[in-house]
Amino acid sequence: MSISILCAVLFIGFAAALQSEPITQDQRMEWWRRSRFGLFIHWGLYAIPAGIWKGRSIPGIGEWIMYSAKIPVEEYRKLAKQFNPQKFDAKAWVELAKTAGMKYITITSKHHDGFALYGSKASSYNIVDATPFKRDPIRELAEECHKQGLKICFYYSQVQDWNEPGGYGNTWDFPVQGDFQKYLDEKVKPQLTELLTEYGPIGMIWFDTPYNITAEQAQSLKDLVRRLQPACIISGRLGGGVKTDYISTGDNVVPGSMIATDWEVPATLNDTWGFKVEDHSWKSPRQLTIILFDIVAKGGNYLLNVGPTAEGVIPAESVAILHKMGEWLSVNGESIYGTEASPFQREFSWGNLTRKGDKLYLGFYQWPAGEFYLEGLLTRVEKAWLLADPDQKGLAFQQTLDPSAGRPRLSLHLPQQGPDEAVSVVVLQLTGEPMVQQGLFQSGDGSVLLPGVLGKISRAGEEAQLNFGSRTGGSDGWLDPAIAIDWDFHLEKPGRYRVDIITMETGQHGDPAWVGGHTFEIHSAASLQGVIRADEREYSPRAHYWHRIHTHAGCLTYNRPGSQHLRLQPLSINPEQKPDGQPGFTFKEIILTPED
Ligand code: JFZ
Repeated sequence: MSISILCAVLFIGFAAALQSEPITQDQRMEWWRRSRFGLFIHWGLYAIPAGIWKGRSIPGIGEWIMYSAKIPVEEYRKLAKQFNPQKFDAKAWVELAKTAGMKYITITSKHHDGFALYGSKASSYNIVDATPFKRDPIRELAEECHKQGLKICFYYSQVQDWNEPGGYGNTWDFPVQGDFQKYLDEKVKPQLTELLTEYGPIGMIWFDTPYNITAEQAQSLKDLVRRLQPACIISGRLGGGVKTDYISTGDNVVPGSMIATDWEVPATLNDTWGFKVEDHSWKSPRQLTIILFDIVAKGGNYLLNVGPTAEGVIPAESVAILHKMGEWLSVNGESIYGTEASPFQREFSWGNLTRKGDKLYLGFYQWPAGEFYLEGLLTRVEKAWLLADPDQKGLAFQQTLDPSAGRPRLSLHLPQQGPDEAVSVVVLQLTGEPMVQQGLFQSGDGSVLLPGVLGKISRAGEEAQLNFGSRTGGSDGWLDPAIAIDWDFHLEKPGRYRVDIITMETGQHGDPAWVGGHTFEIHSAASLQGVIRADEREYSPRAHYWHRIHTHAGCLTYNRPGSQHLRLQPLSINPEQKPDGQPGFTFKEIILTPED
């Protein structure tokens, strides 16, 4: 008996034993919650054309080339005869992920093109049987991951399969949709069974494009995974409305607020998943580190992608970026791994916070040289220091906790320069669990931020709902002008304030959409009316592809300090459609900035 078969047998025994003692959701998610950062690998036959078909650059993401160029099955399948990635080195890939500070690897076992990157018995269209390479990279990677202590996870395209008449997506070869159930029974289930029985413990199955699948069909896939490996996590994109173990956001989409469940952002280093020779739009390590910190501060995981070449090489630019992130994590990992979301349910213009026990980690995306103020913290600070400082030299601070002062405030005296060009982290050791006074306060720089997520949402006096979670931080599907948002906030300095309304671009990454033209009213110290227009387009690393659009709504003058109120009421919402769907009023927040 070969080692791998022995392992498989032992493993099935192990899984069966586990079944008698059902695993809890918390147990299943434990490693995942601790990990926070994983490596996505999109690798397959599409790495050969690398975005170019018959001399023509094909727009869009690399792994979609068969679809985008409408390549007939017979022609695309011939790529397999050329696939011979002699430079593939599982050990080096796993080492790279480790060096980058990543704790799991999710690799495409079968993408939409239908080609299996492992030795499948259920379909001969696979790397072992159909290519001169003949090796099974999924097995080599799984073994390396097990050896080096990383979790191995498999992406599997359950709905789209452009190689099969029963799979969805290929309308150029199969103008009439074939039998999807037959495809599920004869390809998907046998392949998932192989993946879940022949490669040892699998961290998760990453399903994708959750459309055109019924609740029963999706449930049958979930049941299959649960039966074979009860501890295996099921990704957010299964479909059929079936509940899975966590939520996947849209690609590269960092939600504007906390989501009250486990969630993960799948994201690219450039603009493609599968390798494209012409894609040089690399994000900087600084941008990516900010996004990592922001995701973790909101309680999520970051799954960051590389697209190896047809030779089996991870592009040098990707390696360099991941090394940089790994360097940052080797100093600042304490603020990431095993942490929880920020106790402040909001973003700050300077950055964000993570929390572990009685410690808070302030991640600065912009370094506020000199005095820095944090409003709302009710727990006493014992000591503050720079996480990058090996001597943990205390930073000077003052704290006002007296409720008569109007709001609790921490003033921190920071050095002129932050220790890190990406995210500089300050640790606050507290005397107990962080307690936060939820409320909206004027910040140290005099501005007041009124985020949609922290407003009171109503419709004709009744409580109503708006979703700020799933898109780029702007509200999702605000089409009803009868919905209004109210905020109570505390103002310290009376005076004249400029009012900016922030809306977000939406759309697929690399192809942003924005619709303005909505009309609104603001009621506060005075009433303002206006039209949502793009007066300013601001880049934000948090949202990367999607700009923040400022509408200058006018000025408000407050004569007294203390409690204030502001209401935002749309008068009309422009129903204009974009190809990617209907943005509606993609409101994110209002910012009041002192005029003098
Ligand atoms: C999918 C795939 O089609 C793509 O090739 C890649 O594998 C990516 C990780 O996932 O594409 C999607 C799926 C969902 C969204 C966007 C792209 N989404 O919800 O915004």
